[in-house]
Amino acid sequence: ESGNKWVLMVTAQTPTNIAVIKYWGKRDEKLILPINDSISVTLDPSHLCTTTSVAVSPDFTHDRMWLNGKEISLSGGRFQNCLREIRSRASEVEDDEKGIKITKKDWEKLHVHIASYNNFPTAAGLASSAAGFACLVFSLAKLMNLKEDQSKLSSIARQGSGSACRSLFGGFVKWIMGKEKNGSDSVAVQLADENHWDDLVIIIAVVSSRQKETSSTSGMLETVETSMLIQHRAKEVVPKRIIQMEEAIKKRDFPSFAHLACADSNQFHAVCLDTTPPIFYMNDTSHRIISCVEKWNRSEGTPQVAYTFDAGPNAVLISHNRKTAAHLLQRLLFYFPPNSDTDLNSYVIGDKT
Ligand code: 2P0
Repeated sequence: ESGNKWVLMVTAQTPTNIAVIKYWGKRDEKLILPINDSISVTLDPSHLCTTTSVAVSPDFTHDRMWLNGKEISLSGGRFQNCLREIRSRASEVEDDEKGIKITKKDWEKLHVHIASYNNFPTAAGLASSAAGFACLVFSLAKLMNLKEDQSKLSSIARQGSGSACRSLFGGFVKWIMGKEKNGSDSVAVQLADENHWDDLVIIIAVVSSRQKETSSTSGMLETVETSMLIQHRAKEVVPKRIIQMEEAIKKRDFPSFAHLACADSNQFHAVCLDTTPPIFYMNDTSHRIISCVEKWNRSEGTPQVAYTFDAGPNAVLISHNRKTAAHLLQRLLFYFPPNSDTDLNSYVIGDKT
């Protein structure tokens, strides 16, 4: 508006991630510290990703954010925590071409504008907070010239949404729960990069695009408060599965990978059912998809496809390779014909064709 004042902008893109060993339950609500480690696979950035542009200018009078073109409030504690953590670590920026110099002290007073877009329907009930907060933290860290490494940034993204910390890396990622009270060691680390196991094809079957009834945040709080099964899961089951899953990923051992991913998804939904009042994220169609995959895997003698379901009814199906992915799509179309009651919208991930 003032004509010759400057604007400095950074744009970044971050894909979402799908947990194969699930995070469910916090030991600290404010810092977002989990009760167990989790492992995820980050999707191909050309699908299900968030693009965020962050800009700074002396003309901006307060921090503002737009999501898919609509202004949203930044007053939430999670946004403020991320912004504060990043601002406090900002360092000097110099752009000789534009004649811009921003000192560490300037960053305390300057305001940012943030514009974020999801390349998938937000209403489809597919994880958007993971990609969203990861992208917000990453782009602001670039703009403010943070010297911190990706793991440190992951612990800032974690304070926006737990699962977001895993989207700072590609490939297979572990979120280490950590021991410290202040959360300094609750960070994400990359287990293997995106080229390590690139035969895998992920298909997301959209069972329902309705918004879920119980948010993950309140669902996991209720589970920790009322379920006895969750303690057994967090202390006894997950630690063993984490070791086995790391081994399966390292060796590209699909049968073990599939067995662990399916068992962990089912146990996550079991602890939801063990919550008072019970939480139902899957529906009849989700259950039919599980039966269909289980039957197929059994008839082949060795697993062809793994399934995993998050806090909603949509199926994430991970097939061993392109050939099994093609078979899987054929089967889905046969059992869930288009325009029927159980019509599925499939998103094929990790396959450019
Ligand atoms: C996961 N989910 O590991 C698990 C599996 C859903 C089921 O992380 O409260 O949105 O922001 O930390 O990260 C979803 O929970 O919850 C989630 P907050 P978040 O992906």
